Amino acid sequence: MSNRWFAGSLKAALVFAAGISTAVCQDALNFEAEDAVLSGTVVDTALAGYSGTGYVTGFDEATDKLTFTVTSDSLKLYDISVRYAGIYGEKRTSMILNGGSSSEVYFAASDTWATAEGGQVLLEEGDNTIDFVSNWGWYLIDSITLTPSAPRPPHDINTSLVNPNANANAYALYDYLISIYGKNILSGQQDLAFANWITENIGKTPAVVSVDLMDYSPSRVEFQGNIATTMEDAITHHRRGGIVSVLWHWNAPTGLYNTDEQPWWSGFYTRATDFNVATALADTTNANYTLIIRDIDAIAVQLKRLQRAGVPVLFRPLHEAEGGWFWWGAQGAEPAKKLWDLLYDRLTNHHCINNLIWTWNSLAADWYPGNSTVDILSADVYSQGHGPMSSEYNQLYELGGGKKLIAATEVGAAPLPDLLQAYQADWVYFAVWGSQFIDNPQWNPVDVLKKIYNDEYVLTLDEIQGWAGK
Ligand SMILES: *[C@@H]1O[C@H](CO)[C@@H](O)[C@H](O)[C@H]1NC(C)=O
Ligand SMILES: *[C@@H]1O[C@H](CO)[C@@H](O)[C@H](O)[C@H]1NC(C)=O
Ligand SMILES: *[C@@H]1O[C@H](CO)[C@@H](O)[C@H](O)[C@H]1NC(C)=O
Ligand SMILES: [Ca+2]
Repeated sequence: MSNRWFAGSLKAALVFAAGISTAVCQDALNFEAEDAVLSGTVVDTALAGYSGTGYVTGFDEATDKLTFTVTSDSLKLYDISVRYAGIYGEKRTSMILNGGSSSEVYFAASDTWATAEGGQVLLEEGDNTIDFVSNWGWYLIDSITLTPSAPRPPHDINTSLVNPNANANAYALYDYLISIYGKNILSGQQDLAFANWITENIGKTPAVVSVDLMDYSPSRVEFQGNIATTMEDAITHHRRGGIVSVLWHWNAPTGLYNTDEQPWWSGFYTRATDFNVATALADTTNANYTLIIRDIDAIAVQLKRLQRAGVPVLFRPLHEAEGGWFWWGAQGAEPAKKLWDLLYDRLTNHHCINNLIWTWNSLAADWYPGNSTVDILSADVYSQGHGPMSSEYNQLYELGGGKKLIAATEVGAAPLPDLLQAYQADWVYFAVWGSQFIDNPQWNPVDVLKKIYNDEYVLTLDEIQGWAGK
């Protein structure tokens, strides 16, 4: 329920190498693009400053690509970086390892040669291929560098929740998550109905079910009445021993265009409303600030139902803020952070809601509301191929200084456990999006889901029973 295709990528956004390391590392492997195998792409020399004898350009058709063959002396994890020029503006490329898992590399706009971090690749002993395929296209690639990854130190997660009054249920969940972190991943699914689809089709039930507060947004209730039932779904999953996550496609409080192109029910999208979060928050006496409070208070009613029912909640409001496609992220980082602080303060200190584990969902450091209001860091990643999403994981690891749990709160494709472990991408849980993803064989073939759901590393509902007492 968002610009999923961009959602995946955006995430990529963000943390960037300030420059090229000048250290000469013995183990680093460097490969020139112009020496690689080109398909639909060409070598050029017009932009000065390239290394070797040129660079590769002409990524204009969707299938245009560049294939490196790289050799490793053993099965080994490497950090990969790409020397590129983004002379046509910011772009994305798809990086495909050995014809299998695909990830995205973000190229910031640049007039000249720059370095982009591409996360990590696990090379097999012997020859490996790394393809760079158009994606957005229109960029230049000069070379790539592979450096063996440093092993990750043991996890050292802060054992305190940010809310000093967090209740025993919240701590039971948080303690449990810390206890499995780095040892297992919890399986998860968006929407109870799709979790039940997994039970029927895969024979296992996800440990985590994520539900949406969307239909409790007052500006939707105005149109459709009180039709939402997701709090009941959350309680149902809790009662069968599961873990609950809650997000909120917050329909803008007012200012919905409500046209054929932008109907009222798209009202969480920037494109469907002229509601301006920056001006609304600038002045606490204006009518739109009051409407924001009205909406938070409406959501508080629902969260209190969960609190009363003893359900601890992985709470993920203002998701994908940095993408800008939702109104809460449309005016940049500052208003989004201000709204986060307001939500935290209003729900915690005014409504005394103490069952929440606060889950932030953007990667970029300048969007981060800060350590004192965030318990879990997370990303929504839409890439095909069941990869470990290690680039996003590593960015979040940096963001929290290794002190915060990290979750893959929305994915298009469920990750393969052997890759997660090989890449040390210790996501505490993953949750696959519902419609068009979990039930779509292009994203999640049933045999792959069965393999994932039956893997020892992946915890399912039957395997987590009694977690609150563990
Ligand atoms: C752990 O989190 C608590 C609550 O946010 C905070 O007060 C404390 O400073 C944190 N400790 C460390 C070592 O970061
Ligand atoms: C409140 O938001 C609506 C919708 O964007 C806008 O038309 C109106 O001018 C805003 N009111 C104030 C006081 O800013
Ligand atoms: C959050 O805490 C980590 C670990 O202590 C630290 O490295 C990081 O700089 C902190 N972030 C902010 C924004 O203060
Ligand atoms: Ca070159």
